[in-house]
Amino acid sequence: MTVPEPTSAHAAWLPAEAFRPIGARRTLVLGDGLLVETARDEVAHACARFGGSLLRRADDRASGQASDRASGRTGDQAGGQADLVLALATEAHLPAAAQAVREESGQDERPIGAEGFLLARRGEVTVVLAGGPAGLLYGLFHVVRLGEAAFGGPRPVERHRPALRRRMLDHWDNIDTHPVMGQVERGYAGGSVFWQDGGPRGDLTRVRAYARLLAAAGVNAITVNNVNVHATEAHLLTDRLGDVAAIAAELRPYGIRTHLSVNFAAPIVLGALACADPLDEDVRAWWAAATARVYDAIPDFGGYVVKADSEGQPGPFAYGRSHAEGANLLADALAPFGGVVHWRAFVYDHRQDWRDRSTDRARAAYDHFAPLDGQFRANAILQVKHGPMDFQVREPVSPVIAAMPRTRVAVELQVTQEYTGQQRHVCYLPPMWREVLDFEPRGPEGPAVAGLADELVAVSNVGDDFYWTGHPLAQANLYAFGRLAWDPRLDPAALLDEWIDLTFTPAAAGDPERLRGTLHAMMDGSWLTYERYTAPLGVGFMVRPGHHYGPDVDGYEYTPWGTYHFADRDGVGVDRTRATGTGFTGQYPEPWSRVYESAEECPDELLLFFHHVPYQHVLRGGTSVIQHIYDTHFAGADQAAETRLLWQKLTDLVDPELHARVAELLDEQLRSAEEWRDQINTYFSRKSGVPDAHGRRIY
Ligand code: GCV
Repeated sequence: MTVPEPTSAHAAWLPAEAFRPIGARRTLVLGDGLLVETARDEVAHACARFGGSLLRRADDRASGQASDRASGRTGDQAGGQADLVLALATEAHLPAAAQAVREESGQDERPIGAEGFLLARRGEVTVVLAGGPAGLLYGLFHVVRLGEAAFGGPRPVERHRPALRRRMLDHWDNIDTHPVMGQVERGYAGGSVFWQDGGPRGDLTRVRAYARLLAAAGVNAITVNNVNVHATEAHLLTDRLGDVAAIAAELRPYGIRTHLSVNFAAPIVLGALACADPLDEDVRAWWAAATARVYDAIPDFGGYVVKADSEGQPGPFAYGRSHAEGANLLADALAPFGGVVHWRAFVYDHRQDWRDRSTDRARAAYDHFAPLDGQFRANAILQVKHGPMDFQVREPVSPVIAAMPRTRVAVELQVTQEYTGQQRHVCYLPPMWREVLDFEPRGPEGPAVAGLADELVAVSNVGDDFYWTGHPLAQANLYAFGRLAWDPRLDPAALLDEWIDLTFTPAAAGDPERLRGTLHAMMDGSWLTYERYTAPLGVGFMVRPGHHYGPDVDGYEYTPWGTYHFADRDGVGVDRTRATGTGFTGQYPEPWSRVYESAEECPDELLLFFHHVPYQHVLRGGTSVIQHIYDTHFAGADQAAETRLLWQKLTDLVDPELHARVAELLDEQLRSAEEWRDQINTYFSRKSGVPDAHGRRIY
């Protein structure tokens, strides 16, 4: 296999330079399997560039000598001890250093796991011992990440294995270009990376390169089409299955399994049946047969993703069936093949009457799903958005996550920046994701979300743009998502360092510390900056309806979408208390049901999510709500201006084209931040009649 390095795409976190430490050394790769071959190809490719050797066999002597010749060196040069050994832990013959690591680790009874690996350095040899072929590939990419540090002094045995078994990206990609949503729904990086001109891309090199990037970040599953399954895309399940198989073939060598979004009404739409009732025998037989054909074409197919009874998609409600019955229909069809169904919990009434104050969209997922806990099959995974609404810049954690102890739960994040600047604004999201993953629904005595979730899923931010993500700095979100899904305890700032070091290989740049320091100054706090100049205190949805970019305070106020802020001349916010509001606070266990219920105890940043308060209400931070709105909007826009200036000082350290792209986007970010600042401040100044304590300009 050739290692994919398309010239039409930026190298992102896998530039050739990142492979120099391996490519300049002797690496022994031991083991069989497709993913081991991929690792071999990667090493050979790096060696061909940097002059090192790929060694293919350990000899029996304790020195770790190896035979065979690598791509980059002559036979003579290839001899001698390997600098790096990548081996399956089950290999019969290991060189001495690897053997020593195996013996030492044998005292630890924890299994390495198929995707896990041990890393150690014995003498002059760095050793990766993997539990399976996937672990070997992940081990290789870990060594790439460490760079020269992997070949420094002694290294005790470290155990690496993913915390979450499935680390998945959903693509909201359509084959056809949708008249309103474009080709990629909520996509901000051009067209689809998979689909083009009504079919799969002719040249799938870019798909392979994408798989390679994702494997290096730890992702192991992808859904290749939009959860809103339109007419053309519905056929991917049947007569267009070959297109899916072609993509799966590109993803497979990097350990990524392919999943498909399917239409719940497929038996009607594709099978000409009279209904899609999950308890109907013909319907069940149809799904069983369709699924068997999928596995004929794609033996390692991952499974289905379903958005049902949501925003116009068909679902089991039409037949008076529950969502457990709906999910189990597909789970049963997939079970014989080891597949899973991801069933989305994003179910709410999108045709609400704005006059109706009793219906609360935030309540909907819990109301629908909590009573069904225990009714889902073992291979049905409930996919829950991290917040109860819809990926706003600030939401509480969804109460559904803690309400389903007998159900497998995947927490869904949005890497694509629908509500966080649409990849025109710098908005580094891992600090938000860490807050979600660290949240303890039952307080410090109970597990955190990271422990409750079986899986992490995110909506991808990738398209066919040269930089993959439109905004080059948005690559960091994609990278960090994979890494956090692998280990939710990783520190966002450390992840940013990883990404910077790989992507910009600062060692090769003039002044790595300045580059790193500046990017941290621009990105570490960028989520909070974005929050400051957009929607305050957890209120959400003050965006332009439809495309969701830019401010429109009342844009959704009188619509059927259930997304209101209820600002009037006296106050703002949604009363979700049990005492006087919608009762949503009651969906949380203690202590949060008590904390959120109280306007005094509720964290400031979520106050308006849970409470309707007067503008003069004093926050825990000491300022009034109205003054906080003014202060944060002025501060946020100032920070956007500062970010722009910081970037201007990096012209000498960054590729000129990348620099120009980011500079242009930062101009737009500042324009937009100022627009947000002025619209929000003006709106609340006019509504409340309260002047800014500092007399700043409000219109
Ligand atoms: C794919 C939000 C987005 C929709 C998206 C939906 C979902 O409502 O605006 O574009 O549809 O979430 O998650 O299904």
